Amino acid sequence: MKLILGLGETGLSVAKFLTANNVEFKIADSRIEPPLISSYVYNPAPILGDWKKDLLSGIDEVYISPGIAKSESIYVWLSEQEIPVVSDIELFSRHVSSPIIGITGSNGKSTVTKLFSEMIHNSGYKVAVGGNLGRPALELISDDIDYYVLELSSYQLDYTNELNLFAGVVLNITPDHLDRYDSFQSYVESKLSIYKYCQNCVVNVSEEYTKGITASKYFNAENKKQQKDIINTVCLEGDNLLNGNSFLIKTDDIALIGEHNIANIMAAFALGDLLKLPTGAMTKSVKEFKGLEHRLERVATIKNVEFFNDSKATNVISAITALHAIVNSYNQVVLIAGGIAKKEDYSELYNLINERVSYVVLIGISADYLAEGIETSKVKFASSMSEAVNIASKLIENGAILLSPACASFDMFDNFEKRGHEFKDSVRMLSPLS
Ligand code: UMA
Ligand code: ADP
Repeated sequence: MKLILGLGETGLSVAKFLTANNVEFKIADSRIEPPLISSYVYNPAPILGDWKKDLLSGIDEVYISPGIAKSESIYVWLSEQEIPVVSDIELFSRHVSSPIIGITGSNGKSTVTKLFSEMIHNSGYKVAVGGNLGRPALELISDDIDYYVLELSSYQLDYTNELNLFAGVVLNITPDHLDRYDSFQSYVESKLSIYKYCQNCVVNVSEEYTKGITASKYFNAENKKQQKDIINTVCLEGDNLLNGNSFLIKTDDIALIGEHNIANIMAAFALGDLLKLPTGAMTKSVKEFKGLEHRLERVATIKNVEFFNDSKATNVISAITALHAIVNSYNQVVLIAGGIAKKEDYSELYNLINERVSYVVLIGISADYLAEGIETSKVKFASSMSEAVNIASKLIENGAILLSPACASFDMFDNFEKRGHEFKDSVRMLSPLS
């Protein structure tokens, strides 16, 4: 008998898959009322509430949801009883024969996953995209798919023991999710584990934790071509993005802003090269790609002020990255930040704010904590998103207003998407979008 743990998107997709394949299972969630319970239309009835040890009797394999930490009692019992624990990604991989490409990293996963899948699509292939982004992997399975592109989280990798990837990439590694790992090193190992499963590794040579790894294809996110750059490296020379010595695209033709997005585009080109996608189709995709909602998304220009929604910046490094992109383009910048601060080092963010940002409007339960590192004269507080946008809009007459919270959203919003939508709605209330 199989056991599904968790009744969120992952658990639901596993239940649907096992039902379709006539595999018997039990399903349990530690929450009394999991948010997706109304979508569960399968047999048997789920077992809800605190984990109980007798859940495990007669179980020979467990499909575990990524949100369940290894520190939870159920996982400890599973380990003691040596019952195999498998991710939905591993189950997916067992059942598909078309090539799978896996994309992980601390930041930029969704951007690269989306852009790379556009490249495949524009090359005339049928591509299915999902995993940590969008639809769970098992929902993607179909006979007519040429390539599967999966965004993979460290949580999904942690519960994966076997996986067959045609290619995979770790975009970058910076501290994140440290509440789930006993050390940063464990988090790094989790990310790097993707390479065990790759027929072809794509490696960022400027990333401290990946640079020594042998790969089929490299990219140099430091944005300069170096002597040691060889034919199988995507890199930048002046304003030209190159694949080895072959010209790909001029940076002026890229719609996305920020150096980090150049790195993301390099990674997508490197993966595309491994699939032998036509250069024309890849560059067309890059030229047309406007980025994803909530990632440095240009929302509106009102008078001389541009508004950007970067609600997806839930950790400090992603907010720093977005701020760099904005302060390099605008003289006056107001940052809206705050929410639930994670256990991170905020000093670099504070330095950047104190040196380059005109004002910061802080929201959420960590507002006072965040204010401690910022020059008092620059700080304003707001108790709602609309108040924050209103305050921000009165602070400058020319420049940019950026929502890039550097924090989780759950104190004030259901998720980062809701936070971003509220920001955009508040901007719309100021004036019609232009
Ligand atoms: N939970 C319980 N008891 C349970 C099961 C879950 O309390 O029995 C809690 C978890 O602790 C967590 C929440 O419920 O707080 C959701 O966990 P889940 O594993 O049920 O989540 P799913 O709905 O299955 O969604 C998961 C991914 N969520 C997580 O990894 C937390 C989704 O990524 C992913 O899109 C989805 O599978 C489909 O593959 C979201 C995410 O936040 C976007 N990912 C993290 C990130 O990107 O930083 C890793
Ligand atoms: P992920 O899926 O890994 O969370 P996203 O593509 O959704 O990544 O981007 C999340 C945030 O991270 C964005 O708000 C953006 O500002 C920042 N970001 C995107 N790409 C990078 C990168 N290569 N390096 C650092 N930060 C990045």
